[in-house]
Amino acid sequence: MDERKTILSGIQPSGDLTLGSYMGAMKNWVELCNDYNCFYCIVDMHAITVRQNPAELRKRTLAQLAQYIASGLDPEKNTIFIQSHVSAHAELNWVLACYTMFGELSRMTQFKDKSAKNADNINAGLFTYPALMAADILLYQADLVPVGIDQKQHVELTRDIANRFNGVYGDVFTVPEPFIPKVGAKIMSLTTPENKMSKSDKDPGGCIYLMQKPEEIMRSFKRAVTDSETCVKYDPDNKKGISNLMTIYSLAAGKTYEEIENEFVGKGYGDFKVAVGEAVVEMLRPIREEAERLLKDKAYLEKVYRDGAARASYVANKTLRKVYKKVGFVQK
Ligand code: AQP
Repeated sequence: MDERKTILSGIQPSGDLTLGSYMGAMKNWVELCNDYNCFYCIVDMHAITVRQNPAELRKRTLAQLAQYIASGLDPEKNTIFIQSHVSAHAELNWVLACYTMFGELSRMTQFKDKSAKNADNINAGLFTYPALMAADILLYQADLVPVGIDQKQHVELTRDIANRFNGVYGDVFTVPEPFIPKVGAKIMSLTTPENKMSKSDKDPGGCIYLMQKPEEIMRSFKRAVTDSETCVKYDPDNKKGISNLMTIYSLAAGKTYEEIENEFVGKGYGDFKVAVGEAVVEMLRPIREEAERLLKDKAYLEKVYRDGAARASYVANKTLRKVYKKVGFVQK
């Protein structure tokens, strides 16, 4: 039996993967498979809480799979799958929705943000999204959920749902902990550094996409918003743009904030932005090239997601059977 702790995380294919998705999530996933039993999914069912073009969603889902692998996630060492391929997610979602309170869902920041952004489509799925996310996590009895700070509230709700269910039926679910990286927990938009860099941002200049060409990446960094001073100093309260660029540089070049401040003493923001851009271009180059190669090998990608779904379904169905029995459903 596998004695390692279990990890589950996922990203919705609601837009092309960004530097935020990479630095806040994927980059941190890669090392974990040596110490943990890891499940990583592409949460396409979450993506349709906002209207998607079907052909683009399908294409982006496969592109995301290729980018997961190209970022270093080895399908032999991690279970990588597409959420809609494991029907237990939808089934447990319903059960958990009956153990999730209206008041709890109403307090979710993401619901408030997304309903403000999609005022013409405030659907029930957008509201009950956290119950599906709880199902994603609890099906695999995950101990840890690596997420950016923005998703912490959802993991906390998952804990409340798990504890509520366990309180009634005994120890059915492992109660998960959020697992938040120290640096890179929140990468901000390059044009509006008070906002998170988001896949579905309508301003593409604010985002760096993993598959973007070097010249486009450099252009976005050169246009990044800074401030009216001239010193490169980490001060996230007063110098949001510069501090965000420093976080990105720190992760891309492996330098501390202090080293970065010293490197740019007496130099202008122009030099700094070019250095950040170049570090990001070099970090992303091998990922883009490998993802492009993988995308040409449809048979391989198909094998990865089929194998992943089979492995994930085995674990998920075990939990689902237990839940169905506990709540009183007659065995099939
Ligand atoms: N800018 C970010 N900084 C740090 N972490 C981030 N994550 C996303 N953006 C950043 C982390 O990536 C994981 C997957 O999140 P998701 O794509 O499923 O949902 P999201 O957080 O809603 O991401 P987006 O890009 O903002 O998508 P849209 O635009 O569709 O809402 C999570 O661990 C998240 O913390």
